[in-house]
Amino acid sequence: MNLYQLLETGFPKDKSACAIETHDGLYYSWGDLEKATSKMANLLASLKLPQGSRVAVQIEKSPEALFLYLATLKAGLVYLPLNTAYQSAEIEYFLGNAEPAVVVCSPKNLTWVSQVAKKTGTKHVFTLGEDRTGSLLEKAAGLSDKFKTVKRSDDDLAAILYTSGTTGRSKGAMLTHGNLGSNAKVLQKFWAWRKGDVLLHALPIFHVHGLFVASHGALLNGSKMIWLPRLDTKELIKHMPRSTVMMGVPTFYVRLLLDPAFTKQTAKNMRLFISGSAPLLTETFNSFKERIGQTILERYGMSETVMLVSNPYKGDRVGGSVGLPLPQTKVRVRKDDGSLCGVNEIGNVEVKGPNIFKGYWRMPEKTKEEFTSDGWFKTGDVGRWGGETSAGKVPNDYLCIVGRSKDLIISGGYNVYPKEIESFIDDMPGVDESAVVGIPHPDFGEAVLAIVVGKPGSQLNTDAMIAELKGKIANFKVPKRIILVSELPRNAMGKVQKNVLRQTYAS
Ligand code: MCA
Ligand code: AMP
Repeated sequence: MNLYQLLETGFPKDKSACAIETHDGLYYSWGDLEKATSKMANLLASLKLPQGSRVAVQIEKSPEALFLYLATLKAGLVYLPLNTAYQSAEIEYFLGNAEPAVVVCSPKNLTWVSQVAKKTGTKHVFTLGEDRTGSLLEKAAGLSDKFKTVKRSDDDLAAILYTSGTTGRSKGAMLTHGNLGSNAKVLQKFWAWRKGDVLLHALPIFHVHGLFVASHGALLNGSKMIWLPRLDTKELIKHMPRSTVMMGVPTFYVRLLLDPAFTKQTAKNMRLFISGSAPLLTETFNSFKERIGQTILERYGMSETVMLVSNPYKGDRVGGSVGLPLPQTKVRVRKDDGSLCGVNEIGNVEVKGPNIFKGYWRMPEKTKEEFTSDGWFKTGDVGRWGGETSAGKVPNDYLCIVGRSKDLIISGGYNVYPKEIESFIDDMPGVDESAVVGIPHPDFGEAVLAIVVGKPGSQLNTDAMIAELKGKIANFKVPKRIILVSELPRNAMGKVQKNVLRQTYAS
């Protein structure tokens, strides 16, 4: 079934009800949402693109950006969202790899995006600004506000989400209508979405968390969203008394707790605070409970799998644990020798279910590598059943994520692959070699740190290096600091000991 048709089953009958309220006081009814989505779907359909064509989108968050996503589903095309922080070299890679038929960018980026699109052979370039400007809306304005949703089966592609790769090159995770639809239905029940819920939405909508988990939840439940362009704790506090559900990365909760204006009274109508995308510190979990009197529900997922495991809505939510496998998802934890781990034994987390992606875009070999011979997806996360965390005893059927076998840093909920950053640093004049590691950071959870060895006689200026990187890669990937050393620690095999670097520079 086309995912749009599934979501639509939840839209309220009263089309004048509010679907989206923006931070600057605009109201979009469900009727507005449907009409705008249909107009955009008509525009996409007028391009007469073959099934499977990609619509790549790098635009600021706005209600219209969400309608464009829904229009892409409705028109049966494949949505490809891109982080707004990506710079032109990164966009060139994504467009070159995905070969989208359509690119939609911010009006301010039109010149360079058009140049990249021309190089990579994309024919149609539209613009969409956060303030309802741009050629997409202009072209769609005169078209019909009715559109018959194109038929798609569960196995057809709905979206491609690029996730960074251990080799430094991003891989496009192919998600089907069935993957996204089944997960949305499971979460609706598991998190007990109900009539009258209002979602406070401050996440970006170019990743699974904000686009699928949060938006699908509200859409499928016919719930209003209070739509904030980005995380701003003052805005969260202002709108929270009229909200019932919020989803955020751990930084959301860390920052809320730093604001003395955030009180029990602010959260008086909230029934659910959800955290994910990165580990929530038990310290944050406990402080939140103490100060606000509510327990954050932590859950675990991936771009390739959508949501996998969650603390329960009713029942114990345990700090430091991500909870129970969701209905329909199977989770196993295995040792390196392939045997299953018992309670409190650490191993590799592997998963199965209708939510697991179809594979990496045009990377059959990579896809094969990431699945076991008996069809389980290797998450690259390391975990254990039960045991104990600093918040207390964990039930035996609850999962704890204790680390990662993949060399990955998660900073403020964004993934950074050290290999990619190292390759940029190694290419700089005067650099002999580098090692990039994640170190604890009070706001972002982990921060990117680069340790660099210069060539003999070179005079490296770390501030200039950081400034140069800012022009080349997304800002969240840029090391917060670069430390110059004369050599990197290595083991007997000559491999750089990143654990030693993490320990040495932790503080
Ligand atoms: C911004 N900066 C960052 C980050 N974000 N640095 C490291 N990590 C970050 N995440 C830097 C900017 O480069 C800038 O640096 C400075 O911080 C301020 O930037 P600003 O844009 O003002 O930051 P912000 O608005 O405060 O954003 C921080 C944030 C944001 C709210 C934590 O990064 C965010 O919304 N993260 C959510 C990511 C997310 O949705 N992840 C879900 C992935 P300078 O001043 O030097 O320029 S989906 C997923 O992981 C799976 C499926 C799952 O389980 O959900
Ligand atoms: P992404 O590639 O952006 O989809 O990020 C997925 C990764 O985020 C997972 O493989 C985990 O390493 C991490 N992750 C997501 N949620 C949690 C969580 N609650 N606790 C720990 N790690 C998490």
